Amino acid sequence: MRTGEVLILMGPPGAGKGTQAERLAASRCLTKLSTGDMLRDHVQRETELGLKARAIMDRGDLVSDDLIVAMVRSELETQEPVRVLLDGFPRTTPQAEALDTLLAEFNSEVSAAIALDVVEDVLVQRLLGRAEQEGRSDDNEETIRKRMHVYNEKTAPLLRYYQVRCCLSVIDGVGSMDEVFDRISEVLP
Ligand code: B4P
Repeated sequence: MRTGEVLILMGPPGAGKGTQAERLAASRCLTKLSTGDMLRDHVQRETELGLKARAIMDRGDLVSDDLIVAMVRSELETQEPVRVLLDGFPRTTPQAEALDTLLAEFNSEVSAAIALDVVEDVLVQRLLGRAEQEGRSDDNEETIRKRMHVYNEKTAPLLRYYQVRCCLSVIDGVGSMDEVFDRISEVLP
């Protein structure tokens, strides 16, 4: 029988998911699963998946649900019990439904969903700042605006999905990284 903890971190591009995921995973001894990081790793290694994903990511679209769910499944299968922090997954309603099915197979369920809330102008400034420092190929203004649009269309409806399941907390993501971390920690059981 598996037990565990499954936290979901959601928010638009630049909201601070990756930043807070590192800290939360460390503080709660969870394995961090970032679908964005996994995809970038595939792109760098030029795997079959990486070759498919690269152009999609560079134009700010979402990689297909089937590929993403298969990637997450293979990671969850290595977990006993499932103790994970999901960063950037799920991003669509079919991904959220697939996650529920997957976790049920492992006698587990979502423990809490955290959504970081940040206004668009601040998001764009953060991502342009990261572009200067890290040069990520999807951090240019045109692609950033596209990613925001895709977030509003495909991912924002998931807030309602988790709200009706009683496990959503919306957190103000504006402030220092420490302040945001403290706000998240306060709402977690
Ligand atoms: P991700 O890697 O998830 O990229 P992201 O949404 O831009 O968020 P990220 O975690 O990198 O940025 P963060 O907000 O932490 O996805 C990239 C692409 O992969 C997607 O566009 C899609 O194509 C694909 N993909 C990933 N998952 C997928 C899925 N499930 N389904 C389909 N496709 C998928 O931080 C951004 C910047 O803000 C950083 O520079 C950081 O230092 C800064 N920052 C953070 N917190 C701050 C704060 N409090 N104050 C000031 N700056 C802050």
